[in-house]
Amino acid sequence: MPIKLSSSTAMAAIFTAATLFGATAHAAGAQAITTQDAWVRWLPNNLPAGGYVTLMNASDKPIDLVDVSSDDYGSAMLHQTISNGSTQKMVMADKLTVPAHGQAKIAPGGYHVMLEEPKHKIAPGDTVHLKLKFSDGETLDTPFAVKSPSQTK
Ligand SMILES: [Cu+2]
Repeated sequence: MPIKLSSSTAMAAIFTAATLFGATAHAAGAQAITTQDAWVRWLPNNLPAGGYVTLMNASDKPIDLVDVSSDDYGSAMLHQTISNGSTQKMVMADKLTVPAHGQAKIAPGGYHVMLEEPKHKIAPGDTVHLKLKFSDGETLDTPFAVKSPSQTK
């Protein structure tokens, strides 16, 4: 039997859904930051994994990524890889600025989110979630696709 909704009921349902989504996804106003290509480079033997993502800022002000956490890992930290001739080292980064109307890439060779202490068994093909917190008050709970080193370029 088809279910008929009056247009006012449908409108109320849509409004409620939008309100709930707005309350959980961001504090106020339109969402400024969106993500693309979120993935994790998984390594065997409990080695730290690397989280990578492209952040896009639709607003007219720069916004900083200020914190990363995850329910799937005990430790998630933003690191920057610094090349010094033939050697590489990584340092803690306390923020990453996403320029106004621009993007910032957390990508191999630059930044990575160092992921350690998995809270459950995580394997290639899984999806993990990282909470990305921004200076404008937004927090994004972003799904990351877990890939093995052979699946990544
Ligand atoms: Cu690192």
